[in-house]
Amino acid sequence: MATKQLTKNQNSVTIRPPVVCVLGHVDHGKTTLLDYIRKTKIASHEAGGITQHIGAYQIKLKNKKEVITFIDTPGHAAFSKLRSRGAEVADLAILVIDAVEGLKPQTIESINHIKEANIPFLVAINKIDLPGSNMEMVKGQLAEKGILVEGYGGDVVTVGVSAKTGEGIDELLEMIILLAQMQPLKTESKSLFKGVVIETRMDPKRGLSVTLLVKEGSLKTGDLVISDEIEGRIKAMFDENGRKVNLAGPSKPVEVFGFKKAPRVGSQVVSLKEDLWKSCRKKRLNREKVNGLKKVEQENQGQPEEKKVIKVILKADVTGCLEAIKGCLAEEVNVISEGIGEVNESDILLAASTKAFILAFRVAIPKQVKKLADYEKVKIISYDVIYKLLEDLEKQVLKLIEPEIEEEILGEAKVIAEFKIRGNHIAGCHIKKGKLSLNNQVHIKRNGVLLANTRIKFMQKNRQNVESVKEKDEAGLVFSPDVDFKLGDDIIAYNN
Ligand SMILES: Nc1nc2c(ncn2[C@@H]2O[C@H](COP(=O)(O)OP(=O)(O)OP(=O)(O)O)[C@@H](O)[C@H]2O)c(=O)[nH]1
Ligand SMILES: [Mg+2]
Repeated sequence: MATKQLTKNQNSVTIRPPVVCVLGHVDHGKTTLLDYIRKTKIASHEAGGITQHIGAYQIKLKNKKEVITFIDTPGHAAFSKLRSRGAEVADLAILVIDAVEGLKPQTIESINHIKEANIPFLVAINKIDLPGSNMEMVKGQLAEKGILVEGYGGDVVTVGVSAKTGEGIDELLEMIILLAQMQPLKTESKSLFKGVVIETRMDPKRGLSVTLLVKEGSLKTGDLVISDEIEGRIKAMFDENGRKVNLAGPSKPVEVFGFKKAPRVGSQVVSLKEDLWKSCRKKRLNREKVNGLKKVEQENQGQPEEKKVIKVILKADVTGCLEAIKGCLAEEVNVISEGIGEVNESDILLAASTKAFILAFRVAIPKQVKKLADYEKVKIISYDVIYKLLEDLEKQVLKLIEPEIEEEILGEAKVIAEFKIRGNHIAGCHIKKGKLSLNNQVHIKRNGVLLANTRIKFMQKNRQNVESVKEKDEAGLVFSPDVDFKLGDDIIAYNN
């Protein structure tokens, strides 16, 4: 059977479980789907209701012997790198699409990641329990994007599922197993260990932890490993349920302890014999010494004149978040230091001497560090949810560019309908207050949280093009750039 874990045949070739990456737009139900399969409740405890890191779980199917490793990825626009990394390490993918909302920007981005990774995939059309669900609409939209599903001239498998009721999930699992069987994943059981780093995290109590996915061979406690010139001695390993394990075979995700420094996420890890491992360590230590001296020399030579920038020290819980945040920063934001783990004294001292402020994303600030920050007058801003951090940072950047100008609110509207006419994405709006005019800059907010800033490109009232609309009017607006708005979103026109 193709997905049996470590099934031996005569020439010690084993078949490893498939690694299945779950991709799709934000809130389309990826985590809930995995929760249903794993009988967990991760989605309901996530800050801001969104996933903000990669999750790797291996499950053994009930009543069956098959094992599948699932990689859950976040759907928020900021986490593009995590989605692409998830697809890169996977053997196959599940594209999750909301049966009511249909294809959205990150669905399309996910399709591109799947194409780039060149892996087979199937489509789970989720939320079929909802009244407005429409599988045929989703299939038609996929066909428009060149993804031809069964019944639409192609052979991409689609399964209608509900992560709420469980409908269709057995069929989905069957399909995953079938797809995996079509390309048996062979591995040599005796080959040396090879793995890939999928996440790194700094745990205040347990130290640096590295999540690895075993690609070949197996990893044992005590093994000597190296990744990107950073070595580690595996002191302890834990599975996705926090249980200690001493051996991890192919396709198994494990959290390991024993790396001195965080290896680069996405890099390969291999095991080494002791003498080679020791000489690698010696070389690295020498290199670091030389680099350290060079840095001091450069600093002594003085810095070039500084541009108008916001200096930040970035701390986050996992490397994936750190990367996602950095990827979204405006060029006026200068990250002078970054790291995973809680805010510490040296971060404060660096912030004080460089007049930077500290952005702490999902990490703790110990009491004594907070005191030092107060004493040094260093500002620490903590966040739990990525879009709040990005929104605040954008405000800071706007202030930096135009410090004297405050926003004047011109008008407010609510989205009450959504249309697509001749390629235009139109927001049907009710004007609540003031006036909205063509070319106005607008904020789009959802439940009071900024979703996007854009501009009004076209405006129609009673099917006539108009230049402005006022309180109590109803109008159709087209934004440039387009925004992934929803019914109920607020539109705030402003002047600055
Ligand atoms: N009715 C219904 N609701 C669902 C279903 N699947 C997910 N949801 C709800 O949709 C919301 C988003 O679900 P998540 O599982 O967090 O979505 P996600 O794709 O993991 O979101 P991100 O990780 O942030 O991209 C939650 O409120 C879920 O309860 C479903 O099949 N039916
Ligand atoms: Mg999720």
